[in-house]
Amino acid sequence: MKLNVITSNPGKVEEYQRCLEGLGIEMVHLRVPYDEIQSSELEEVVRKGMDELKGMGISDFIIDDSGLFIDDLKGFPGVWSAYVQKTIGNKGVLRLMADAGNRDAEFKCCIGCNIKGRDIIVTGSCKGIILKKEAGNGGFGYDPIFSHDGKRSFAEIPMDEKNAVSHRGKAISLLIEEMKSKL
Ligand code: ITT
Repeated sequence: MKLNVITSNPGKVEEYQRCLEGLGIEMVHLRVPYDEIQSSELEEVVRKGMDELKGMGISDFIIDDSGLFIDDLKGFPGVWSAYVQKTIGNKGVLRLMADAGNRDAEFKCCIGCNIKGRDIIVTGSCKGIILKKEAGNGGFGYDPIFSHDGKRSFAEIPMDEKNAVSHRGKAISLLIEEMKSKL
């Protein structure tokens, strides 16, 4: 079957392809603008987005809302992660962290999947640290400054290794379990 991955971010599409195509699901990248409401909860953003897309007559799709929550910055950029990445970027975040004693952070990913007339919503998270400088050329977004093992950034490890431990990879595993038990 086919599932539309509705996102402006090709990096997300590659991760979905790698994790789901082995299950015989063909991923199709669709760019359909929908409102990402301002909310303190990723899941609320996803639920509203799913309703809007279904209202447009779109079905069999995946959307995801993700964010990087940094302890020393009281959870910032969190639900503002896309705006912060576009404006001050990784270098700006590193500047904000210049004097931080605590570099702990957590990536979170909430996936909303509409499939065969059902909605499945799952969330995954991954704890790690913010590195002192950018490292690596892989991945996208905050990958060069986030490390799950305290040594290598997500931009320095192969995609399969990122998917095995990442917020999105864990959410996708939950999604696969739900698909197997509910469909
Ligand atoms: P869509 O909303 O169109 O899907 P986006 O890139 O804006 O794409 P999010 O709002 O979910 O996606 O992501 C918020 C920010 O976090 C954005 O700048 C992403 O690049 C970044 N991000 C999300 N997942 C990431 C990951 O696995 N690794 C690094 N950065 C990530």
